[in-house]
Amino acid sequence: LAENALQCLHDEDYDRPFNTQSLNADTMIFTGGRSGLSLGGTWNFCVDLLDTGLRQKWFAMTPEAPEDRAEPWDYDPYAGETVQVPSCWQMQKEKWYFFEGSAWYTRALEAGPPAPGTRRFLHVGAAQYDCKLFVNGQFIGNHYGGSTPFCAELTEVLREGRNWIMFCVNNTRTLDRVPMRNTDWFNYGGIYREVTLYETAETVIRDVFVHLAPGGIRAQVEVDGPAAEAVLDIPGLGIRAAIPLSGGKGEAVLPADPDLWSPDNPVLYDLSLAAGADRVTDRVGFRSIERRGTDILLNGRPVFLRGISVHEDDARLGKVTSEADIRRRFVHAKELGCNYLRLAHYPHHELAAKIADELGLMLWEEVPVYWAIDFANPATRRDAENQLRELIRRDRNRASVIIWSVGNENPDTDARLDFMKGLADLAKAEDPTRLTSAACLVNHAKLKIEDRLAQHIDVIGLNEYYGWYEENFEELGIIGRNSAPDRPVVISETGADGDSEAGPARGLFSLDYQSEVYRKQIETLRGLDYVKGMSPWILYDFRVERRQNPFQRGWNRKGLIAGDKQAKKPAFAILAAYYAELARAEA
Ligand code: GCB
Repeated sequence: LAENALQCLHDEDYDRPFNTQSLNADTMIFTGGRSGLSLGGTWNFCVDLLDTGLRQKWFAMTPEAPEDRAEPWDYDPYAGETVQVPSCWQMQKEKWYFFEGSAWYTRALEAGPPAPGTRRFLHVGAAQYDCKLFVNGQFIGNHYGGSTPFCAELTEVLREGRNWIMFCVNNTRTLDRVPMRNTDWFNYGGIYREVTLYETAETVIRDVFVHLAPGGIRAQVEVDGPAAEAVLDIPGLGIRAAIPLSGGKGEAVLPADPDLWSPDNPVLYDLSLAAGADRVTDRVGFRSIERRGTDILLNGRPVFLRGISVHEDDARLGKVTSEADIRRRFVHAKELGCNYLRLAHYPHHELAAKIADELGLMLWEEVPVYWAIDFANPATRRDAENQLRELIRRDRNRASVIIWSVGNENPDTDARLDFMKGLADLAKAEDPTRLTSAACLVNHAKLKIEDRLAQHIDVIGLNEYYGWYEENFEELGIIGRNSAPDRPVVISETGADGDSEAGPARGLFSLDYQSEVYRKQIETLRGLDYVKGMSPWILYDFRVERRQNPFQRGWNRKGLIAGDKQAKKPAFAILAAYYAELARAEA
């Protein structure tokens, strides 16, 4: 194609070669216990609304000094503005607050000579949403999905000395993405979790999954490289076992009698796995989670999930999460009397489940199959399936995670049923040891819990806003009596906005009204014996573009705590009192 004809092509024609989705669940490596080189810090940065960078091949521009360049250029990836990685660009400069499109990140990486028999992998914790990776001008691959990690092997690409790493990250909302165009949380953009370079041996451990099984502990391992066996060590259980590998995969059931993990006894065991010269570690708990009739059983005993929903959002940092932020969230959840959290509406930072393991909190984890996804589109389905696989692979050694949720408030159409049943089945295939769920809706016409997906998931999540979006509160009681679900129901959301800064004294958006909704919800729900848990909406107020009335001002104000993550609203104490009562009854 003549260079000048490039200007005439449609946007999609520039994009197509780069939409490979070649960085996905299959290219992940297991990162536990590896020490890598952080590529966090200052990167050159430029927003690119028109995707000019792909047309003009910014990725192929060599870093000459300006005076040595033979052609004019519209952007210099090696000079100009900078941002920090990880970050969300919205939080870096005001002019980028509502920017939606592509942005380019560039930095140098000095590499030593490749040691013989070693490999190198670049790992990105998360980038919102479509992330294309280029190294030294070469396209390496792209990843879809704004909240799951991905990995690219750079063994053959990195050269000794100076290398250039470039990302083109696009956060444009489109109908075919997961989530699609419309959400009730802020559309942050950028590389907002850590970027790390790992050096491994020739054999690389891609995955290790351990869980309780009849007779002890089942271990499944996946290795890429010539090793014929992997050696699993769990010293606390007296396990040291060689697991033979065939085609890179191996599995064994090892006799063991671990102390079981629970919120009261969050016991964890150190684990290491070696294959060839590669070695990874983890800290894992063992417990069972099942449903029987309308009960949820933890280690064989009925449990009530005293929960709260939470987003990953911060007034100053956006979607960037620190360990301190996660710990504060869990401190607040414990103050509320929670034994459980719903991590809405997408995979949160991987530290969240690690810390929940340690503190003894159960978790619902979720993929952003939110509202009206393009359910009939095979590419959308591939994207959702891949995000689910990436989440499960990342977190399936976490005892805290008890539920994989495959979606939130999706219309009960045939295409949706097929799509989401497929996701629920995929979750079971990837991990038969946990429960599946989805946040479903009430049938408001029939005043009944009714959703065809319910037959295909273990726990019926139910979002209901009686007292808020549904003003006739009496109907909640009618729904309760009209429904006879054959499996447990968890109230995955309920709540009301309460503005602690400028809210009115009474009525909608007042703190009083929010408290009143909590009181009424608790009174009604406590009588429903198939309700086996709740995670009201939500722990903290969170930023969102679509909420613009004088009490919202760009925020969803349904938090029990304001967006400063400090100021508790009166409804906090109401829920805390109820949870304390439940905990006393359980003891
Ligand atoms: C919902 C959604 C949640 C919203 C919430 C609200 O049902 O699942 O994402 O933020 O309601 O506040 O309207």
